[in-house]
Order: sequence, then C-alpha cells, then structure tokens
Amino acid sequence: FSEVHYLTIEKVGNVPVTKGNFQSLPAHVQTWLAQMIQLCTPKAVYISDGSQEEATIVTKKLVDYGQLSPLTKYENCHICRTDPRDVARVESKTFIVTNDKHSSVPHSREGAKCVLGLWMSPQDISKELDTRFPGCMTGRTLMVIPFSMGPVGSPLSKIGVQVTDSYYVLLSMRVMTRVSPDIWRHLAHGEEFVRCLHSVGVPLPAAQPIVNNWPCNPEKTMIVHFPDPRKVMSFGSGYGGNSLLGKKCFALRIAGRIAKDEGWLAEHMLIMSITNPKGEEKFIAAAFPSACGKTNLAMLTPTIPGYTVRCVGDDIAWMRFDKKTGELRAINPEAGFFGVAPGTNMKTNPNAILTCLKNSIFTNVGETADGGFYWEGLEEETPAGTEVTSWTGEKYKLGEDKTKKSSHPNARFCCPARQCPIIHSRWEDPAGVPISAIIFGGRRPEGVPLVIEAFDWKHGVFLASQLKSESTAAAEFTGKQIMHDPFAMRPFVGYNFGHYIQHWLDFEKDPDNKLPKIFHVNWFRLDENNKFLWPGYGDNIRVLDWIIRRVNNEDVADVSPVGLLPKKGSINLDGLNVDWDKLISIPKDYWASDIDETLKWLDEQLGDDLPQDIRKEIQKQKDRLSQP
Ligand code: SAT
Ligand code: MN
Repeated sequence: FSEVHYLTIEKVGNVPVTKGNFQSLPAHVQTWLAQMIQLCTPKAVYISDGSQEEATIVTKKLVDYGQLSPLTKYENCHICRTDPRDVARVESKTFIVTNDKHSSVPHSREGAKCVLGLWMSPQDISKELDTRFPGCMTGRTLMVIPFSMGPVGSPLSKIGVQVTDSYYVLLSMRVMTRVSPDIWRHLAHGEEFVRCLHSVGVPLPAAQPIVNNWPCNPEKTMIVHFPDPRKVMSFGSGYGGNSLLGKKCFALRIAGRIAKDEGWLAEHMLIMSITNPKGEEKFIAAAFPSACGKTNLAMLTPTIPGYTVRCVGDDIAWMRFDKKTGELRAINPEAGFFGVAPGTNMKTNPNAILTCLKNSIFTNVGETADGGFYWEGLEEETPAGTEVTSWTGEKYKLGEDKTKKSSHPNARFCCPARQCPIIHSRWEDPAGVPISAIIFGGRRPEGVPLVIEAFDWKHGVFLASQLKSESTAAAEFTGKQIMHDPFAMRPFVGYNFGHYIQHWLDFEKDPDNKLPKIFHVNWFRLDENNKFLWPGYGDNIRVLDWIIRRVNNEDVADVSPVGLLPKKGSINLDGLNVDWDKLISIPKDYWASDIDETLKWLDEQLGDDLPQDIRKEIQKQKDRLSQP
C-alpha cells in the first residue's frame, strides 16, 4: 500500500511546500493532501502550525493585501469587509450526499418541498464539483490546517484537517478550533479524521473583479457534505458558516451523523452553568436558531443578586450519556465565539464585549474614526457626532442620519473563548460537564408563554420538534416569517430528520440514562402594541432560576394543556414591571390552530419518517386542548 501512496505523493513534488514538512505528516493524510493538491493546482503548499508567530505573519499579509485592517483602539483586533454578496450561510446551496437518498433526507409527502436538508446523488454532485474544484487554487497557496473539535486528546473530541486557500479562514479557524501540530501525532496510526476542503473559488488571474479584496464566487457557491466518508467540500464562499468547516459543517452535520452511529448527540446548543445563592451549581444546554441570542444567554449577567453564571460554550454542544453514572456529559467542541455583533453592548452582553477587545476579527461591522468597532446597538456607548465608516464603506456622522446602518445585520465578531471573563474553569474538561436541563426556544411574537416544562422526555422531544422562530439574518431568508426550525437544527442536520428525532426518542429506552428535564422558553412575546412583554437579557436568569428549581423538583409548576407552567409568584419578578397573565397565557384558539399546523408541517416534511411517538404526542396535545 505504502508504495502506491508514495507514487501519488511524488506528484506533490512539483508544488513547493513553503511552510512545514509534508513528508513528516501521517501517510494517510499525505495521500489525501496529494489528491487535493493535484485537484486544486495551487502554486504552493503551506502547513499551518496554529502558532501566534504564524498568525502575526498571516495577519500582516492580509493587512498589506487590504482584506483586514487593524482596529487600533484595541490589541490585535482587525476588521474585515466582505464582498456584500457573501455575508451569510446559503442553505439553498448546502447539500448532503449519500448513495441512499433517504439516509439523508426524509420521505416528504408528494409535492412538499423538503426544508430539512438537501440531498444530491454522488453522480450528480460529481458533475457539479467537476466544474468547480479542478484548478480552483491556481495562483494561490493551499493551506493545511490540522484541528481538533474539543480539547486535543479528549475521548469526546474529533479531529479534522482543513485545506483552504483563504488566509482569513486560517486566522478564524485558529480562533474557533484548536489548531496544533499535536494533531499529527493523534493521526500517526492512521486514525480517522474529517476531510475538509474549502476554496474561495477564484483562481488567479481572477476572471471577474474582486470586490473589497474579498475573493468569492457567489454564482458557484456550494457546500457539500459526504457523511459516509466524513468529508466536506465547500466552494465559493468565505463567510464563516460556509468556510470555517469545523463549525456547522463538521461539528453539526458530519458529527451529527457520527453521533447517531455512536449513540451520542451533536446539537446547536450553548452550555452554561448557574450557581444559586446556596452555592449549588447546575449545567444546562440550550438550543435556539441562529441569531436568537444564544451568545447573550450563554454569558448573561444576572440581574438578581446571589446568582453566578459561567459560560462553557455559546453555539454547539456534543453530549453523551456516561455509561457508568448515566449522566449526560457535554463538551463545547469549539474554542471561540462567532457571535452576531449588532445588538451586543455593555448592557445586553458585557462579557461578549470584554471577550472581543483583543485578538479578535470583526466582519462586516462599522469602524469609528478613532479605530474602534461600531454597530447598531452601540449608540449609547459612542458619542454622537463620531465619524463612522459603514461596512459598505460609506462615511457618516453618528446621530445625523438615522437611516444609515453601520453594519450588516449578520455582522460577526470572532474571538477566543478563553478571553471571556466568565468562562468556566471546566470549559475544557475532557470529561465534559453534567447537563441537568435542556432548553429549546425561538422568537415567538405571539401565543407562546415565557417558559413551558415538558411533561416527560417524549413530550420534550415533541416540544423540540415543533420549534418555530421568526427568521433571522444568519441565512439568506428575508422578511419576518415564522419558520419551523425543529431542535434549532433545520439548517444543520446531516441525516434524515425523522431518524434524528427517533435518535432523541431512543435515549429513553436505556433505563440507566438520567434524562434531563426539557423546557421551552420564549423571550420574544409581544403585547398588542408590539412591545416585548419580557425584558430578556440578564433578566432571563429569573427563568433559569425557576428551571433549576424544577430540576430540584420544587413544587412550582401547574399543569396546562401544553406542558407545565410556572405557578403565579414562583418566578422572581422583583423590580420588574411585567404583565404576568399575558406572559404566561396560552390562548386556546392560537394553540388549537398551531397544533394542526404543526402536524400538517411535520407530516408533509417527514411523511412516514415522522416517529409514531411524535404523532401520539400531537394527538395527546390536541385532546388536552379540546377539553373544556
Ligand atoms: O453559520 S454560522 O456559524 O456562520 C452562524 C450561525 O448561523 O449560527
Ligand atoms: Mn449557530
């Protein structure tokens, strides 16, 4: 075998390796890289070591090129403006490829457009990829990034290698994952790794003008997942979710498939701990669709005295039931935060602001004349009259023209998690942290109470399956539509969603599993004047406190047709002026039509793949709602 490998490898010899030692890499990595080099025809190969020196050199290169510029107000922070056509994930161009269609996507009903994953056959995708990848790195450097999702060497972690022609991706991957030459040692005996290929899709000389020094190829963008050979191929976009392949592509879509095969969970969830005034600490995981405030919740500043919050992760959780103790243990596979910038300020999320004052990259935000970042939400912290350059390059003075927007609504900060002032001391614990409660939530302007506790595991899985939320700027959708987003995983699931729901249900079958309680929250309910009924942000601790009391089985809940609701007076509302009855009410008409709509949607989308247990839960909810 090795001889065959060496024959292929020799072809790499034509392309100079400008950093690192190719021959010292594990043989199976060399083989794969040789194929990638042959396919993409770069002018050079660069093997990243993830070091600070490397980051400094690459940053300078990008500053000279004009893709980054320093934000001089802070230490080692940079701003980047993308081509305005490349600003978010593109779900319509994100595919899962398997031989068998229905291992990837459900048996949707005739005529229904499946929105729970897009499948393409290996034959069809080959044709697409053949018009994209051959020669795609001509004139560019192919970078090799060895990374770990999760602490290097943890039994819960997984390894990937990303090839990319984007220096921005190299710098961001270094923040978001653990990039280190140690990875090669963990692959020394032919161990599995996820193969991640990324190209901005602009070989040189470029066929079209490059906008903002941000090469990309929106017409041909395509993000393709091969769950069986554990491979991702992404073309044409430099934006985070499309290009930092360790994140959604690997840690959710590919890892989700691995997790199903191996009996664990890869979820779009934050992980945090709450310590109450008695000093008891509990860890929770919470799933919300993109841009619904996961980062804010993960590091919230409690508004009621005596509580401490610590952050373990803000976006992705890998969780498995411990064989010995039955506890659900979770790790954050990431090493950084890639958070939505607009709306973040010293009131809504001081910890996020404090995390990103050094070593951070800001994408598609505004810049103040004195070298600071600026975005919508920082008005009170930035003097009126300050000159701002918007993400599109327009200069204006703050406060003078209220129609001007400094930032793209999906503008992002990318910062190292270890810099977070309230990062948990165990955030890198290789054994993970024990989860006591799982929360699901979305933006629901109407009808949905502040918090609901599921009756039991099955009911909780049903609550998660019927998750809906108002659309956000994190994807390509426009307008404020309420979209189904079961488990907050609609864009991120890597296999048949019916099987995914069944996988969740199956955890109940092992009597040794200590199943966490499941909750549904809604911070976004509006009154008749379109004003939020709940203050949100730091005041969400009041709801978390109630949730923890329910975890401790305190008698603070009442039965309702849709789940357990907090008893009046059981949530601490000291100092708030809220309309409790409106906040907790469950308008029967709304819920009666909502459950019909949910059943219709789930049935259309999943057809016979919708687990029977969910159909039964829906029927039970209908029965409860129709009781007088
Ligand atoms: O997809 S990203 O990871 O870039 C952001 C998100 O949608 O959560
Ligand atoms: Mn996310």
